Amino acid sequence: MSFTRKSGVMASAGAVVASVMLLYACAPKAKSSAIGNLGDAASKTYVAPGSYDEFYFFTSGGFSGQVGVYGLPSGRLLKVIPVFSQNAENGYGYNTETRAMLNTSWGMVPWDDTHHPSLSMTGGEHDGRWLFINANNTPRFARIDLKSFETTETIELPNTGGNHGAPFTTENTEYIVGATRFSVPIPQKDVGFDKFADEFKGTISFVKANEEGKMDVAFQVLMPGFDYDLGRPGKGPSHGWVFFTSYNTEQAHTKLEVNASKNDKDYIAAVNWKAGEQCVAQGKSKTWNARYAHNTYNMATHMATTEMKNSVKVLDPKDCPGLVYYLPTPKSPHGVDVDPTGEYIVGGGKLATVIPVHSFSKFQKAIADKKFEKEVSTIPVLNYEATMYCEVANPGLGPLHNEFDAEGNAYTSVFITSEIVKWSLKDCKVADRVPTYYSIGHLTVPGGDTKKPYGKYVIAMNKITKDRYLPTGPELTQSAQLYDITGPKMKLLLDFPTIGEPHYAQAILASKIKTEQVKFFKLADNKHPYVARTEQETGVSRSGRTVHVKMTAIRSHFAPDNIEGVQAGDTVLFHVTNLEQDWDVPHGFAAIGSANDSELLVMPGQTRTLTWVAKYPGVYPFYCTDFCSALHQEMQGYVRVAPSGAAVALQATTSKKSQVAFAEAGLPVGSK
Ligand SMILES: [Cu+2]
Repeated sequence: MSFTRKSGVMASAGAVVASVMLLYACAPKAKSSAIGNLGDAASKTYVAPGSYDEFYFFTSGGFSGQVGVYGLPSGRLLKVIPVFSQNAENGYGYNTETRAMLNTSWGMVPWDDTHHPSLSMTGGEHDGRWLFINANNTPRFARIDLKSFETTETIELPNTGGNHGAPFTTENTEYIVGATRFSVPIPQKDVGFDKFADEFKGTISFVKANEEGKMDVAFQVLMPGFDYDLGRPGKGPSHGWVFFTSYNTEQAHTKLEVNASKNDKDYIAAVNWKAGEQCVAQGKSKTWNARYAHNTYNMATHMATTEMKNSVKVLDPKDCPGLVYYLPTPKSPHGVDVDPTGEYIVGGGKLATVIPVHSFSKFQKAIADKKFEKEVSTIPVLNYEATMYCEVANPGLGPLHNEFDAEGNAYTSVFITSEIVKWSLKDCKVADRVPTYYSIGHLTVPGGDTKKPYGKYVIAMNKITKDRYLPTGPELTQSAQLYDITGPKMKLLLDFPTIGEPHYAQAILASKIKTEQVKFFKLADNKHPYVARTEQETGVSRSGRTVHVKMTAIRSHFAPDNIEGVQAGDTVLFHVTNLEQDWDVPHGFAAIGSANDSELLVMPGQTRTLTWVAKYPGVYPFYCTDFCSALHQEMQGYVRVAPSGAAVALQATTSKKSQVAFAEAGLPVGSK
């Protein structure tokens, strides 16, 4: 165990800047320096045509507001899941059915910034039910259903400014937890900057997440006005606690790059949420007015709805002794991670020269022995050495995040020196290091935040690629890099480009979810208000200047496909139900000049609505946009638009072939 009495810290922020410049100038030139044997690397990442990857790998899209789904080890992109952003591929966030998913107390926010995917857990292991992710800018959490790969729920977080440190899932998905990055006046009000230290506060939010459709802010803990960065729940012995890094304990509000880098140590906040639950039950929280949106997507109606909430329970640590403790941690810590045993709490002090590892059992003993140095806003600050297990020496410059394998090793991403450092929790000695290309942020070991990591790989998520790929103008792709960790030395296997910023990612064994997939939605269960479950249920109706068209799509025609009686100035709502009851047969729908939601993509058994404004008299085509069959090009229709006030009867008919079929069956042809 290496334990230096005084934690080393960088001399100054200036030294860090100088180091960055120096290291950039010395960036590795040999692109393949970490690859031992190219043939070996190729065979380890090769997934033969028609074969499946072993892992699903979920990356945040960063500023794209989406989630990327890749296979590992191949790095093949399988899907982009729209979460906090409108998505042109399938109309999410544009069409009537899904727009409400982007509602907030500020109105509809068309896109946001996602950062930390977090898989649901049971017993401290991934259970394959859900993936949660945060919106940073307008603070929210989302739930993605891993049977349909659709976003089914979002909730806004009140009293939060910058929801960066989130979401982190507790051992049995009791809560997903998040902390405000920016301190703000809570509740919001107009305050001068000279009042910063007194009036600005932080919050840590505990959101109930273990029931579909019922996300709710159980309570918030009011924290001192620092910046909060990242967190992890405890597990095993430390289950019931969450740990969050805080920086800017200087409480600077200008030129943070200098003014927030003065203290040699900042803190990890340890919050005992079980104590918090008790205090709330004992009535020690206060109910504050707050306005925030809760959006749910109903799989039966295929529609999203918004519920506005107007209060939240807030717990002040002064009213709940034992709720929060501060662990001093060098220096401006970024990540905090808990090892698989739940005993070690590892800080990532981005300006520190060591990796500080706290011991949970020593932390508990220090509380019992009252080894406190001082209080900050009634929160006890523990003695650093009393909780310290070890400091890992020589970690490189700018250690950020840690993940773990099942063999007692930790893998730390190191930003400035652009490397992954492997070290042992047993002796706190660095065992190996590999360069990353370039500027690694987070890293992932599959299952690396659980009680039972799957191991096998560590994946670097890099901010910069520079010369790694074919150039594409000023904007270059960001990337992930896959390293083999099965041997004593890490070995680079693969680079693969990613959508947006692959800020953080988690991987789950494909076997845990691949057989659970929804293949199509059952038509019989479709409760959309304008569903047409058969062609006989299709038709048109007018309500003032709005025309509703109930339409079906099946290989290879729409019913109806000729619509008349629409007048210039009408708004036509095409409600398209995909009648297919088979896997992998979506249909598309597009009508000329659609201004706000240009196209639909409708899954089998689903209903989606296109809003189309009939601007000018004429006869206008619509067609299927998703190549669905040999006669896909025949899958089209027309809407006839008469001048306003013209005497053309409203009617919708299907193609001639269908009309014959209906007549033979004694069914009405089209309908009114
Ligand atoms: Cu089609």
